[in-house]
Amino acid sequence: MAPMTLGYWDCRGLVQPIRYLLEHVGQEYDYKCYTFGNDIDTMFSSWYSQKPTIELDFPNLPYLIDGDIRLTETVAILHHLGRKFELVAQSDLDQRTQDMFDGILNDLASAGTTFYYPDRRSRQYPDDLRLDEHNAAFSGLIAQYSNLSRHHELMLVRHL
Ligand SMILES: N[C@@H](CCC(=O)N[C@@H](CS)C(=O)NCC(=O)O)C(=O)O
Repeated sequence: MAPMTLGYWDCRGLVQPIRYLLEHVGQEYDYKCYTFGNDIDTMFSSWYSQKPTIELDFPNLPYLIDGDIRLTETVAILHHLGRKFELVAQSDLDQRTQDMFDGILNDLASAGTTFYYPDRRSRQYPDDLRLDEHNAAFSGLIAQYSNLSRHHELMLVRHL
């Protein structure tokens, strides 16, 4: 498999699920890491100095270059890789379930963003309650995913 190029900042952010997927399938990739500068003037310049000339239809981070395919938008990249490595649902039924999980995980990620950022830690985390509802509907859902189980445990402790 020819290596791909994945571009993003020097942090996990939106790129991390893409990295997990590439590691999971054993796909080699060069990580084009845009480092943060030390002051306000240089904070984002490693990327913004290149953004105007980079060959992408909608320049942004993360981006993926896979041969002739040049993509931005996290979800578009994940969908491309999911199809390429046959990680997507095949039947209509599974596709519909997959689409619902897309929405549920997106809600969880959005809630996580506001919760985990240091200046916002005092906020409540209502989506965890929704996770309980999903677990009740899809019996044993949380237990199937060790990371989700751990996350759920931690969130419950924070609510005590
Ligand atoms: N809708 C885009 C949002 C991408 C985005 O907001 N990227 C941030 C980092 S999380 C960034 O710094 N983009 C660089 C830019 O705006 O040029 C996606 O889901 O990938």
